[in-house]
Amino acid sequence: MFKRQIAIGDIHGCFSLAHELVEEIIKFNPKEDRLIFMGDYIDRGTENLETVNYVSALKTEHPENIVLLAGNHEDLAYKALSQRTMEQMQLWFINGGIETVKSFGTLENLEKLLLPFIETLMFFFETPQFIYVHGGIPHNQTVYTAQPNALLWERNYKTYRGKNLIVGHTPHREVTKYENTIVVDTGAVFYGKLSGYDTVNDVIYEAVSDTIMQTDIV
Ligand SMILES: [Mn+2]
Repeated sequence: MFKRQIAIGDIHGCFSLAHELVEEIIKFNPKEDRLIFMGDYIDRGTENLETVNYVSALKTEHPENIVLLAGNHEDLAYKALSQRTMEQMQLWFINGGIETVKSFGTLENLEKLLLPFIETLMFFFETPQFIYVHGGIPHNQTVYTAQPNALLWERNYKTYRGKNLIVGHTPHREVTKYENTIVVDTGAVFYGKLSGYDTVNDVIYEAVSDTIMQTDIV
């Protein structure tokens, strides 16, 4: 099967880092690799349209090799753009959505390009060894019983027990292993580092930028 299965952390509009990680550091090879993107493609960083276009193109070109998970920022954007209440729009904007709006340029683009992209994303992805999910699994739940959106917001990576999880969502300085959870979000937009973790070979790949775009963590 796949010689490498690499989970890639939260990109948050850092297209340049994502492109460097996949093309130059991982050197993605569709004959051997599966890439699992952990969600939160948008918000806070500036290259949001580029990021969505890039991961969409990867998925279209290599549908068997690319898994695109949803993150809580896609949930925020989707609710804001589909419900259009002041409350949902504000919630999205103050959590970095304003950068996504600027990047897509027009409301038309957001509706035409971002909403359909979000609709294709998966809430979790399961292999014999791992469950890949953006946030985590709420206590006393499974990926099958939990509310799908709850999987995008959960942060119990320290206390979760069960089948091993790979998660993003909570920025760590390094890819970090807890008892039953491995966190691969290394804060592309906060610390300037985007990481990939290969679960088959236990190898970490990193793209590092010296530009730290934002420092407040929400
Ligand atoms: Mn998140």
